[in-house]
This record gives sequence, structure tokens and C-alpha cells, in this order.
Amino acid sequence: QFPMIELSRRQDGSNDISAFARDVAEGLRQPRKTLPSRYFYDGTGSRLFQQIMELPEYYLTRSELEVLTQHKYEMAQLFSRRGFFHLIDLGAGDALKTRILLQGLSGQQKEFDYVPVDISGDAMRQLSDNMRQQLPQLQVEAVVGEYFQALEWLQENKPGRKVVLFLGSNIGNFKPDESINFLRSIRSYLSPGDQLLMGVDLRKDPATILRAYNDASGVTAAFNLNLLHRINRELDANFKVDQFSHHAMYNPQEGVMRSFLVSKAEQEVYIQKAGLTVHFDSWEAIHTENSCKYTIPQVEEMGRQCGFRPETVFYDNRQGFADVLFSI
Ligand code: AVJ
Repeated sequence: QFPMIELSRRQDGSNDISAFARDVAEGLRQPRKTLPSRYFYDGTGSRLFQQIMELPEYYLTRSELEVLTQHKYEMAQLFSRRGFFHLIDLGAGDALKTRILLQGLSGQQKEFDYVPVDISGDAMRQLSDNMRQQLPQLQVEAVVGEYFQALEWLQENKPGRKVVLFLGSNIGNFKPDESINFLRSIRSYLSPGDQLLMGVDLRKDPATILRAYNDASGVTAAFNLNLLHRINRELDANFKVDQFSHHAMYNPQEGVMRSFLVSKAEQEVYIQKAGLTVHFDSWEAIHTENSCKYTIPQVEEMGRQCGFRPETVFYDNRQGFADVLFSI
């Protein structure tokens, strides 16, 4: 059995329901209602995201798989220039992408251990099981928690060189100031010699981007709406989920894809554990997600501002997605 560290469980076993309630209440009290996208990933949400990654419209995962497949040996070389390291996978999920890198690294007999980090305990349990079967010789220690919690834990418990993976364009979920804070915070837990490999979705035909977040089969809509089901279940709320619809729009000047849940009617929702009754006008929307699309100079500048030196940019064949390697 691989060890698994669960950071998000509170000592009193409350499992952060109160944090969820607080964040939901804060977001829904705003004049422009919002909900944090990190709460998408309960059991159902994680399964729906797996389905999204297989959609013909959702090019991101396939593009990044291409990047990693084509450059895994070069990456493995660059990671291991200075010997042993901890490979820290922030938002590992099912680690579909990381597996390719792991192949590249094991193929060259590199010395490292693997530390997947994710807020989904379900995902980390599954990943640990799968890894034990598929790569039994690999050292794995999964961490369940939020990124910052995990980084703090790592600093205390995993001394030594670190290579941090932040794949899948997960950085795109942050607002610009949040991504800077996030990268600075990552940087503060790292030291000279450490590296960061960050996946970014690049600017491209707006129609292609829009389709990826508004797929024909409605999986992305279900993924977005699942957030309301989760609030109903975990916070004892009474959202009529069929009274909301998924809306996605892309702003090509900002490079930001935004997702919303739109109230189809005037209605009131009671969220017991948040101590809150929310009123919706008809067609009032909740902003649920940002997915930023970047230019390479923008990504390099963002890294520099946070104390990272851009080292190599790895592209897919269409140059629609990149994994950017930074060092310190
Ligand atoms: C996992 C954050 C990269 O923004 O593309 C997919 C999540 N949302 N479809 C993204 C998502 C809607 C995804 N990330």
C-alpha cells in the first residue's frame, strides 16, 4: 500500500464543509455572483472531467499528450541533470499525462520519486492503486489537499531537489493577479536548481476554443451544473438544477474563456449550511470558471515576474499548446 497524505481533512473530521459553505456564501452574495471552480471536482465532477478529456472538441489533453510524448526524453534529461529529485504533480488527477513522463524517466533509469497532489481524495486513491499495479517499482506518495497546503507539507517533509509539474493549463483557471500570487507562492517553496514545467493552452481560432467549452454532447454543461448538485448535497441546498443552463463565451482580446450558470427564471434558493437564501433574477448568471489562453511571451513574462527563468518551450505539432520549462 502506498502512503497517502490527506491534508484537507480537519482534525474534527468536518472535512472542510465549512470552508465550502463560506466560499459559496461569499460568491453568491456578490452583485455579480461567482462560485470557485476548484469545487467542480467531487467524485462526479472528476468523472465528468475525465469524459471532457475524451471529447472530440476538447483538444487540450490530446495536444498536451502530444507535447509530452514527443519531448519526454528531452524533458527527462533536463529534469535529472543534477541527480535525484522529487517529481511533484500539482493537480495530478488520473495522471494520464504524467504517465508519459514517468515512462520517459523510467526508460532512462532516472532517480526520482513521484508525489501526485490533488484535491480529489477519490482520484488520489485510484491513482495510487493504479500506480501500484502498473509501475510497482516507482516510489509514490499521494497528497490530498489544496496546492498551498501541499507545498507547505512538501517543504517540511520532502527536502531535496524538486521538479514541479503544473500541467493541463490549470494555471488558466486563475485570474491574472491570482496566477502571479500562485506562481510566486510556488517559487517561495523552491530553491536554486529546482524546476517548474507548466502547461499552457495557447491563443488560437476562437471558434475552436469555444467548441472545447461548449461541446455538442453536453458533457461540459453537465460538469458545470454538477456544482449545483454538489451544493445541494453537501450544503443542504435546494437548487432546481434544471432551472439553470450552461453558457460559455470567449473573449479573444483578453484570451479568456468564461463559463456561467444562467438562471432560466426568477427564483430563490435556500442553502442551509451556508445560512443563506439567494435570489436570482431571470437570466441572472453565476460566473463559475475562467480558462485563460496565453501567448508564449506572456507566459515567459509571467514566470520572470515570479522569479522563474524560462528554459525551454515544448510545443505540440500545431503550436496550440505548450509545456514551458522554468528553472530557478
Ligand atoms: C482542468 C482547468 C484545465 O479550464 O480547460 C474543462 C477545466 N472546464 N472544461 C479547463 C474545464 C471546462 C479545464 N482545466
